[in-house]
Amino acid sequence: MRIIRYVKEGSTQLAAVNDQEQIFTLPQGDFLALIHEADALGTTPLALVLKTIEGSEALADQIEQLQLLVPIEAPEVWAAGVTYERSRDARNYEATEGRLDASTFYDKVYDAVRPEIFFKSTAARTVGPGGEVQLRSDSVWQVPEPELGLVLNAKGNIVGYTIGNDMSCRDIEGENPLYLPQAKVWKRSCSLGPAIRLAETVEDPYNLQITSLIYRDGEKAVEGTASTGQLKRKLEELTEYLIRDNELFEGTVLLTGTCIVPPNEFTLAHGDRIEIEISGIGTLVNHVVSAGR
Ligand code: DO4
Ligand code: MG
Repeated sequence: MRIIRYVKEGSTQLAAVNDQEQIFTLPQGDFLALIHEADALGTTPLALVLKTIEGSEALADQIEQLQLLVPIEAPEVWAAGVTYERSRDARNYEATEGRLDASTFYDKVYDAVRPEIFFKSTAARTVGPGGEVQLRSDSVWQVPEPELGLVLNAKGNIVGYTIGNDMSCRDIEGENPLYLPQAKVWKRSCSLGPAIRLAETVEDPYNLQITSLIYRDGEKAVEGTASTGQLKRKLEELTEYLIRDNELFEGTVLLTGTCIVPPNEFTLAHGDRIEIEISGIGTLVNHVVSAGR
């Protein structure tokens, strides 16, 4: 069962989407209200949704016909890095221009007990399904990073799974790792959606297929696939470090790192269309625009 938000007659509507792709409107104002209500009733979010939609009629619309919104206005988005071998190798390439002759801090963090976790975005910098992600004006090597996102409650428990795009500037990070915040955080550099899959309905989060497609001028320019089975760390390992001595705001999203990196010669351009699909969650589509648009 997935939860979406969409625009209905100028206001926001919450809805549930079942495995048959039927959509049922929900009375709660947002995803967190649904979680709170389930907690207060001593039931699970899935049980509450099933009870709420019992006997009600599905919308006539298909999900593609709705004007979807970001499924949660996450107060903060954090991200883990170098959690897949592919990411470690890509970071090593950009930091050394392929002239790798010694072990780097990327090799070290990949094997270290402490994972890399960094601050990625705020609600105001994050776009939803169909939205425009923006390029930085001072980078010539930019890529999307397709990632599984964990929707967390204030205790750091995973209450849902979504899709995230950790837009990144490979040249800025490669020049100096201390530039990481600039390589990762700017206006519209993060997207989330299209849905949140209730955590209790995900049988095995280490068995999700991720597919990323980038279209340019209507033609497929880049395609990549991977599985969350390739994740080096456990999800709880990441959430434990995020909450340690931290104040976590309800609805925080933690991106879990990328396992798909486009070929080294590729950089995003204005007009590109990015599609990120994760099995059981959906497809997050975003359009790329130049800085200042
Ligand atoms: O080390 C920098 C960030 C890596 C990252 O964002 C990722 O692995 O997804
Ligand atoms: Mg990333």
